[in-house]
Amino acid sequence: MIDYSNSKLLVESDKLRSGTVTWKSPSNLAIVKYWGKHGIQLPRNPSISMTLNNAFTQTKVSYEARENHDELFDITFRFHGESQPAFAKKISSYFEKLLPVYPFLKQLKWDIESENSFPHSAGIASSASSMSALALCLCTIEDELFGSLSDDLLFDRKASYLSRLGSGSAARSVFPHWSVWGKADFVNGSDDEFAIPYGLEVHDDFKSFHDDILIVSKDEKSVSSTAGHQLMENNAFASPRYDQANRRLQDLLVAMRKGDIECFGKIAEDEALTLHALMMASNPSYLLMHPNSLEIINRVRAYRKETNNPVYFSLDAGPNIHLLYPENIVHDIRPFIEEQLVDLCVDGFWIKDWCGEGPEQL
Ligand code: 2P0
Repeated sequence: MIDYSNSKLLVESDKLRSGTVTWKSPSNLAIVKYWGKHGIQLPRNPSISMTLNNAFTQTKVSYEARENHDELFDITFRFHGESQPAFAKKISSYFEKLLPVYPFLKQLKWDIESENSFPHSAGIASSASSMSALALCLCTIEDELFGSLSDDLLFDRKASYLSRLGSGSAARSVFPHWSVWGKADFVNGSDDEFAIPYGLEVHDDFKSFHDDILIVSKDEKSVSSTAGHQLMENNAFASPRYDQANRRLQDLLVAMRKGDIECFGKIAEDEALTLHALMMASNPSYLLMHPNSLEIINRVRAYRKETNNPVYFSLDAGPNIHLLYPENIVHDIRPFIEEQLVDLCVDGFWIKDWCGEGPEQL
């Protein structure tokens, strides 16, 4: 187990200073899904995700010295320029968790501004991008105050670890292209406590892969992901599911190293439907798919059969469809979306995205 607790990360009062740090961090789409957790945000099975390019959160953290160190955290938070006290409270509980790691959190006054590249309530989960952006800012601030994170590998590992404590899937957003989170015997260096990069291992076709997001509903989810993870604890299929995820990840990684898009696509679709089947088999059961999600799935499968174009679907914990395909068919797939799928999207809204280079400090 990593223990990042460090009571030395306190600033001597005459050395307290102010500063501003900004990071832009992307969302990610899991192909083998993380669904079920235990302990302190530890996954029940390993997962792999594609780091996105266009769906990101940009977070600016300003800090300055504060007089009363013993009181609660001093945090103001604005989202797209608007004060959000409810979010400030969430950040406060996150800071509480991080206090043994970063005792300096109470010595400073925090002003946090955040915005997403995708429209608010576009039905896109933003916890991966927002929590990783915040964790990256904190790691940079640690380095500014103490000079203790100049090694890039250590920086990324700690950023992934701290992101995980905010939201499990956020652990994977720290790395370019592809990232594996969770211990798997067949992945060197994999770990439950932080994600690792997996971009160098995969065939070039997967480094430029597309993921267009078809927005089927903008409604708030009836069951949050955090509640969904918890429901796995009493799910009758939990144990075989975790074994299945391990086997699928092993097969998927072989396919991704070889450049076997068909095998990749089959596993991606099986995982998406398994995730939603697990929700339907939870107690109480629930459904996050929408009739249009199913119609899009049927149209994608019919189109693939007719054209032989390797386009596949995935789903996150929501009704929106992610269309996965290699770069070389982008000029077929975009017209297919416009001609055959856009009528199933809310307000005709869909987002072009693809495999990205990972977070960036601005
Ligand atoms: C994933 N999802 O692997 C899975 C698949 C959504 C579908 O992890 O409670 O926001 O913050 O750890 O990471 C979404 O859940 O949940 C998620 P918490 P998170 O990406």
